[in-house]
Amino acid sequence: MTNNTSVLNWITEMKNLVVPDSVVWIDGSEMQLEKLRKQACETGELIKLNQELLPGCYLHRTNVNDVARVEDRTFICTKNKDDVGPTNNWWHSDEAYKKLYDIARNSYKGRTMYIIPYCMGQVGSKFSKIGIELTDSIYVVLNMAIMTRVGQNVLDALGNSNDWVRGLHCSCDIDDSKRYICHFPEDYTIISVNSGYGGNVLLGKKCFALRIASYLGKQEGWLAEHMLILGVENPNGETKYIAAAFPSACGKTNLAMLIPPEGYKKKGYKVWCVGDDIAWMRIGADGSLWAINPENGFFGVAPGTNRNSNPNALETIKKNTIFTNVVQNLDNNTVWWQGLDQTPPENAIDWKGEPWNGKTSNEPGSHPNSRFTAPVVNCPCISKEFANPEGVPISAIVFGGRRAHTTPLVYQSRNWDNGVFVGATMASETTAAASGKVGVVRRDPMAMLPFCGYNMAEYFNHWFKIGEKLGDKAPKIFNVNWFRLDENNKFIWPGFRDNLRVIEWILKRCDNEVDAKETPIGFLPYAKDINTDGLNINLETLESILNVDNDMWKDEVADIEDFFKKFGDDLPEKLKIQLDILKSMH
Ligand code: OXD
Ligand code: MN
Repeated sequence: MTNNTSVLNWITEMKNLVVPDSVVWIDGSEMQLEKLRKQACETGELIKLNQELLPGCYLHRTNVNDVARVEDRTFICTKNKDDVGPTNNWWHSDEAYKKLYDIARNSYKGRTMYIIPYCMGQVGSKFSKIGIELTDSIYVVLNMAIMTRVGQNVLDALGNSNDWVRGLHCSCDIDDSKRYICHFPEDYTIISVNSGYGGNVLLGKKCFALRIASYLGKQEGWLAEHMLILGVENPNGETKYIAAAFPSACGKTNLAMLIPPEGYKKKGYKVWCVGDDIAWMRIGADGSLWAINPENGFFGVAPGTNRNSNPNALETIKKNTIFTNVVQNLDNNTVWWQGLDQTPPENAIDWKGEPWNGKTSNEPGSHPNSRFTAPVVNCPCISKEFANPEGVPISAIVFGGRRAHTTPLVYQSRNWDNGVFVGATMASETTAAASGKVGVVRRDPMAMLPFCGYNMAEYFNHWFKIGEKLGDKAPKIFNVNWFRLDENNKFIWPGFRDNLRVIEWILKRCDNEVDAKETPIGFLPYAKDINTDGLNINLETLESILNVDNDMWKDEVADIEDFFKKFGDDLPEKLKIQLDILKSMH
């Protein structure tokens, strides 16, 4: 399929290492993919779902020890420890290669090596990047064929170039004591062993499009971010785009596919999805910031996805979708998950593959991090600019987290540098997307803590530099928190589609159309300026989540100071200045 010597030499080297029984190049054709689906159904790797109700849909169950990203087993491997900073696990690249090659050696015996040439971004676009993933899992091939552009045209676009990312995935025995997800940014290489869970093995996504790409972005002057991209079209037909970073499982997919509340719909507002997880952003010829979504599919969290939270996602996953670790309803061979509706199936199989009765069981039938993998083209609100190789111009950058208290519904940073501080000090309660305790507050700068491929202190500096280059063309930076709780632990803000009301305020701020009050943390809305027509929320309640509680912020400042200490002398001076300003205001 290619004469590219760098590609052929590396594949030969890897073949000699893992020793497959056979080798299959993935050409991207439907015929080949269909053959693989059939094969996977024969071995039980995939279960074919009801083809009348869910055409082209399949179910997969991962090993019970293998259901989420494993941050404690994720490494950035370089020659120097300082290069990865205090927030990443470091491994000396020589030692890592040795250990990983020992694990990978002969591990494809009796198996097939699938070679997946894939492209992040439009094939042929100057903003795109190419990778080759080797895997022994058909599930990985089929997921990559949804999440990225795969096949012969990618190799054609690569030609003889050596500018591509190597990715080796070995399922091995899915032994969690030998599970490693390793990145070698200096060599453009990723090695993942002993896992079959998406975030660990679909190497184009977190591993390449965030960890390796963030490193490349720093070298080449652009940003690879854990951000959704959406367009809001106003009744005049003008569309403005925002990019928003939230930690995993905080509703990025829901926000990206939002359907406007009735009142907005009537006025003619529309929301268009460009991406739900990753944004690559560059300074365009006009000097402003432009973003593309490098992916071609959605790898979304299933539980909680329903008619109310995300009708567009439900529509998107009606066909050609792979479900992972959800409930299989045996009555009609369809799927179910917690929060889909009020009628769980009684004759079903749970995510562990065991009989499950939704009426009588005390255990959830779907895993909290169960997923759907669906093609972008299925999405009813996909932006017509999704396929534009230049991307879309970004008016606002929004950071957000899951905070029961402290952080108001929305506020605007004073300027770019203050906005970088807001992003750098983002915090959120942990979710099920990564293994570990759920609900603990942790600092997650720009939602990139698990995904930054180099020293985060340098990453902050890189953001400051991008701001300097953008000058007055820089997008405005905001922070949101949909998750404030009342004294009964109920969410105060309705969230979901009503988040558009907050986005409307954000866009008005970008156009200088609305005043705001200055507080120690930035500009907050006057409650009257958030449109609550049709909402069951009074001004007083709204004001209660548009406040800055000085005592809580004192604690917050102390916690930020503590977090910053991690970076020692590497911490950018500009962040220290921002912290001092915040301190002096309390
Ligand atoms: C994801 C994640 O899968 O952030 O998008 O974990
Ligand atoms: Mn994500």
